[in-house]
Amino acid sequence: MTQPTPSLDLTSCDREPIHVPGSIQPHGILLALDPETLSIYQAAGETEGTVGRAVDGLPGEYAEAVLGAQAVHLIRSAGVQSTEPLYLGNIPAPADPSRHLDVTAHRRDGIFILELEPSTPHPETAAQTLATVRRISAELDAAPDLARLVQAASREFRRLTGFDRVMIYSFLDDGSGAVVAEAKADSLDPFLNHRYPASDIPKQARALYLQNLIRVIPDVDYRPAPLVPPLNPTTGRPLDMSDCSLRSVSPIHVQYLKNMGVAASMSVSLVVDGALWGLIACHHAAPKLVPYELRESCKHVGQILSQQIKAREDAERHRQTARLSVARDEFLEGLARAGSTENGLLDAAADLKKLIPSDGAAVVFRGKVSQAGHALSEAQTRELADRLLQSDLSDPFATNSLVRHHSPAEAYSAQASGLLATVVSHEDPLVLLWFRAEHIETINWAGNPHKPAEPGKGMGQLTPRTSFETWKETVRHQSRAWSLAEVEAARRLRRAVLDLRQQAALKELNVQL
Ligand code: BLA
Repeated sequence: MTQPTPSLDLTSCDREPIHVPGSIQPHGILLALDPETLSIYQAAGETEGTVGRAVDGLPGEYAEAVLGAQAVHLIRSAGVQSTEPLYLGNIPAPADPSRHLDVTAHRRDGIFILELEPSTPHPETAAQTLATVRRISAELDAAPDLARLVQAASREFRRLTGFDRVMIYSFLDDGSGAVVAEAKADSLDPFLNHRYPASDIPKQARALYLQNLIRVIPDVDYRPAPLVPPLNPTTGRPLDMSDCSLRSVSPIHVQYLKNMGVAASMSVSLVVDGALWGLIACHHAAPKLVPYELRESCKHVGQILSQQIKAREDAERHRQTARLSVARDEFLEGLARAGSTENGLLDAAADLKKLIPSDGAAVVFRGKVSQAGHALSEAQTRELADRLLQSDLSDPFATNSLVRHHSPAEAYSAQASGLLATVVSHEDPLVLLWFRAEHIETINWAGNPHKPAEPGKGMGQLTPRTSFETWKETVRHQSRAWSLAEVEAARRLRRAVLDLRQQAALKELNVQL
């Protein structure tokens, strides 16, 4: 008898409420306090070794009795109001004054959340830290293009943090991601250019990482330390730990890292134009604590890198827009000289092809087809134009895989897997089309992307894949993508041709009058 294959519901990954895990990673301690009286609502972590008190004895106590007057002075004088954690300074650990603790605090839902974690044993001076960050910033600034920028960033970030492997991970439109740069210890196998499915970093995690820019897992073998009591007595709800750096992470992700042979991880968000562009993802083969001070530098470098990525992308877009606009002006001048008549337009296919980088172009005007380059038969082009005239697809219409929208396109996908088109006029049917040839791509997935997880022990539970062996996928019927600037050029051209035709029509009317 064959076993039914359990169907995997990967959307359950997106539903795991990672902001309310009810526990912390035990390299520090967390206290949730009444913001006015500083009495403790909830506590978590190895409080015995840090403050000399068992965790279940802490709720109901006042912060002063537990942490001492110096800590309370820091808290009171900072007047923390924000949801973003603020660094208050460091204090000697009450249970062992030879160790120092970094104290950070933030507010959430009217609760004052205090996190205490081990400080850097030998803190740098501000001047040293600034010098390091300035040097990194100069290195990034000097990179001539995006590829060399991310390469320099991975190298500099590894030098700054000492992780075994530092990757620049970039998200694609479908939520999957690729390692676009990597700096690593020689003994490790490269992950460079590997692709990972969207479910590896589920939606709610990506949303959280847009808000909270850094996260660390110093030891994947940690035992989560539960909050005591589990629910916050004032709200009756679990504590929202979105902004806590000690937040216990998803057990599925912990298993994922173990499957990869990773003992400690850190990731820093790269945010460009308000969207999560990618992550600086770091791995270490042994446990590794990244203290607050170094995390601040990492966050800052992450922000500098994000700005640099934006600058490079904007510059490339501007360069393209400028090139396209010169080409458009030339094209329109030619058209104006030809009188924007039927003949003028039908003669323009070759110039149209030059206007936007493409392998073929066509003008379909009142059912007549003219084309240039590596294009389809007239009948195929006419059919495609009719389809565009009849449909309510967006205009301009741009796709790098036409077969997904128009099945007859399979017959000519070698010449035209990509289409950019604009319907200039429905009334006096005029359609402009650009084609791009098929670009067969081989993707190196890290493990089988169709099986990113396997059924876990419990009902509805999942466990991440165990093999990250390269799984090659050949992608057919796809062209190079049309850039935003190219789509915008098609939109502007439509407008200009429409204006030209209206002017010509007016002129004709004047002559007749
Ligand atoms: C989180 N997944 C993450 C994070 C990364 C990845 C970087 C952020 C946490 C961290 O910094 O470690 C994924 N790590 C990667 C990838 C590479 C890497 C792609 O180094 C590539 C080199 N994960 C799964 C499946 C699920 C899942 C099947 O594989 C869900 C069923 C979930 N991943 C998952 C969850 C988180 C996560 C829930 C959030 C962890 C948290 O912040 O609590």
